[in-house]
Amino acid sequence: MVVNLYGFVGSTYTKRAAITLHEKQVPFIFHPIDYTKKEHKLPEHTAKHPFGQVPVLEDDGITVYESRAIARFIALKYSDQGLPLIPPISDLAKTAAFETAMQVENQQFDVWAARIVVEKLIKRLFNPDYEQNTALVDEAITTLNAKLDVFEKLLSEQAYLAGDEITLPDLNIIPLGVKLQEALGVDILENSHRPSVTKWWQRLTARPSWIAVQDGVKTVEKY
Ligand SMILES: N[C@@H](CCC(=O)N[C@@H](CS)C(=O)NCC(=O)O)C(=O)O
Repeated sequence: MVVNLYGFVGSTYTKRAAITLHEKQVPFIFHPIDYTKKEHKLPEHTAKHPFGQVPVLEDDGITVYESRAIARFIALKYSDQGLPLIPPISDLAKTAAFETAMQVENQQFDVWAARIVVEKLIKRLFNPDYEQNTALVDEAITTLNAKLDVFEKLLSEQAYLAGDEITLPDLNIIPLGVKLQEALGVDILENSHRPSVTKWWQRLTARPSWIAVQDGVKTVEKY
């Protein structure tokens, strides 16, 4: 059965979905959506994603949108391929650590990193004259640095966000983390004050799954 992924070629959240497909070695057809033509707002796309966004995954009659939901669906459906990425539900301690890490990635990192990326890069993409709100960016940078100090403490005690094994929240963070460094022009995730975060980040960005999508998502016919 063909797996279809719809998204913007360079989009952070489309790359998030594609990373998990690569990790699980699931071949897929990539259907590029052209945001300059607002294809994501056309009825044929909103029939798949009612909020008119990307990415969207179709797999054997099942349609999933929201990048974290897509990544989780892929990890669950293809549980017998590649790395597990989600602990077994029967292991309550690992499940608790995993669910916590999922929220940490979203609420402690993504919220602040996305604020910076949207303000510094995305709004300018749509309006080159946009004047960024520097107070908002400065506040987000200060907050994010404090959050990353906590990441440093966690990652000095374990290799990945949910323990010593890589799981979905580690992978989920990669595309926005890379975009964040591009937006700031500094290595906020590779900083000598946070050596454990730096090592974790370097391990993540060296993964073949990230290397495969970093310059844009492409169809993979087979592995
Ligand atoms: N929470 C959503 C966010 C999706 C999102 O913001 N996608 C962007 C591209 S990276 C988009 O479709 N933007 C167009 C729009 O919102 O109209 C997810 O994780 O999938």
